[in-house]
Amino acid sequence: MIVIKSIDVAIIAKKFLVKGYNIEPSAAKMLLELNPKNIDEVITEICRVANGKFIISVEDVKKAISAILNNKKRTEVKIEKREKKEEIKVLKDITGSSFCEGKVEDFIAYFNSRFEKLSKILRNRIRAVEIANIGKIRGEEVEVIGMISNIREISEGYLIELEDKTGRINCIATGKLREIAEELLGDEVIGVSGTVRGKTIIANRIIFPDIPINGKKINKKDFYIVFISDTHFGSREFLEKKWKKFVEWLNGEAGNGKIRDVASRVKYVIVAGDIVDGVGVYPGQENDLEIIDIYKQYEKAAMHFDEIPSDIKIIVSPGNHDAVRQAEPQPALPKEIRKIFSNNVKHVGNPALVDLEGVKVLIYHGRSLDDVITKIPRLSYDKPHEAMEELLKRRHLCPIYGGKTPIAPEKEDYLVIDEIPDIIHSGHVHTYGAGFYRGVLLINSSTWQAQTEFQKKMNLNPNPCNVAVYRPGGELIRLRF
Ligand code: D5M
Ligand code: FE
Ligand code: ZN
Repeated sequence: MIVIKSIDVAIIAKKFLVKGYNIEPSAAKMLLELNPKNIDEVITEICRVANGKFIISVEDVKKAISAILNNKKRTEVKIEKREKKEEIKVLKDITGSSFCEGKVEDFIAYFNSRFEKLSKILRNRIRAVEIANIGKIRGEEVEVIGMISNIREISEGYLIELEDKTGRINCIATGKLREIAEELLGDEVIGVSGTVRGKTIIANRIIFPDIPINGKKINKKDFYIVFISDTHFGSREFLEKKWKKFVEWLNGEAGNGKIRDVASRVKYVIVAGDIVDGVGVYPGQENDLEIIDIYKQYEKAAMHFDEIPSDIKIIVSPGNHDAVRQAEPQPALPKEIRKIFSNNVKHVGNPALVDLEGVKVLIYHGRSLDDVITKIPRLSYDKPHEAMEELLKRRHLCPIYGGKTPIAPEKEDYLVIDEIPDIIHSGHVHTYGAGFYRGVLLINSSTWQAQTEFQKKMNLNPNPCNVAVYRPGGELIRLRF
């Protein structure tokens, strides 16, 4: 046991005094009991943490010690991180490849691409015949693949009109299939198997492109990915104090032991759109804006991203409030805005498929979720990941055409989920939800904006300041600030 003499306490007090601080005797005793090897370094840290306070307390000493310990951990992890050369690979992104002009021909090419890509996925599962050839078959089982051009309720169930490149056919869904047909959105590409009766097919199965049941196994990693979205910097409703808590946690200055340790292992932060609140996005927005200049909004965003430790890579994808075209797929933020951000910020489009050391993350802001949730009564804003499941089942990020989500008719349909990702990350709906579907992790990471007057009028109840933290192949943590 260390015997503390008053002379030692006086020496410590003097060391603080020369730095312009007083220390409470109990705090000095605590420091002596701890007897650190690098006492001068610890004293400097205590003064830094005290940040202008004149009298150092026991609390200040504790804070400084834990900051030092944490910093050590961070440096250790940092060294590990630096050793890895390859980091973010962008596998799919419209940025720099948008050529559409919105002409009629563009729409034809766009829908051809959508049909080709989705029917290719379906052909792995069923042996379909072309619709034009169905007339030759009678009373037999057939399988067809088509895009839904029309769907309506009839007395026996639903009448689904399917279309491929060779023609159109009506399919009737009755009995048990009624429940599935009820949730069809229109415009999606599906397979139908059934028996031919005259010019119609009596369906006995409706097949979605979907993903295999045994699905994915996500590679195990020792780093964590943090998922956030809809920061809405520039809005009066931006929750600055909560954001501060979040960055404190990332800097190893908050949370208990385990959560603190998790922070030191975070390597990537992904932001799924609506970085800023923008201007002129909805009626009366002027009253909700703290910053009315769009560039200044992004300056604020960059400043807040700089509060995140610089060894963490930040991946930023835009949303419908950002300064890029509204129609999806959206390219990354323009150059004059990108340059406002630090080098650890990587800008991608919406959607974008990125590979983080072998973990594939599909980032999509999630505007189509409004359409999907409105159309399927079983779904709700409380569980946005369940609506995301419907996108994965249909292998399309925006299955409804002509809803609230504008689509740019690119020659290739970038919204088809052709490669199965490990994770899909969305935002937009301002509520939190996360869960696995056939091995794919679906995350909707809410917002940092409190309810706006406009949202109040629209009866939208956000659940802000939720963060998903995931170690690939390991644990999924929900943090609320
Ligand atoms: O969208 C935040 C949420 O608010 C999202 O669920 C869409 C919803 N929203 C936004 N505008 C409207 C209108 N005009 N009608 C209905 N619902 C709406 P954000 O993209 O952050 O504005
Ligand atoms: Fe938003
Ligand atoms: Zn949005």
